Amino acid sequence: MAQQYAIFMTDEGDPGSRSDLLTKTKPKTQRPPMYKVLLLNDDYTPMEFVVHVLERFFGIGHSHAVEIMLTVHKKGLAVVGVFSFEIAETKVAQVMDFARRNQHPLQCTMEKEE
Ligand code: TYC
Repeated sequence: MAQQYAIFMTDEGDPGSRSDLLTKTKPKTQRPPMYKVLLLNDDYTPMEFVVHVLERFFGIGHSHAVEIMLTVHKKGLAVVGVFSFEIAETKVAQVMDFARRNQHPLQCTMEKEE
C-alpha cells in the first residue's frame, strides 16, 4: 500500500492561499506475510513421538522440545515456529506425513500471522 501525503505552501502575505500544492507518493516497504506453525494435542500420540517430531523437523533441542510438547499437552496447542508460506507449508506436510506413516493422529496446521 502506498502512503500519500501533501505539502501545502502558502504564499507570503496571502494567508490561506494554496497556489503551490504538491503531492508525493512514498512507496511503503512490504514485508512478506509470515505463518505460525501450530501443533495440536490429542489423546493418543505418544509424548516421545511429539518430542522427536520437534527435534527432527524444527531443529529444536531436546529439553526445549520436551517443554513445547508439554505445553501442547496441557494447553491444547502451541506455536512451534514462524516461517514464510512455503517453509510453513513444507513443515506441516512433513509432520502430517510422518505422523500418518507412524499411525499417530498428531495434527499440525498453519495460520497467517496478524
Ligand atoms: N496428549 C498426548 C499424550 O498424553 C501427548 C501429546 C502431546 C500429543 C502433544 C500430541 O501435539 C501433541 N500421549
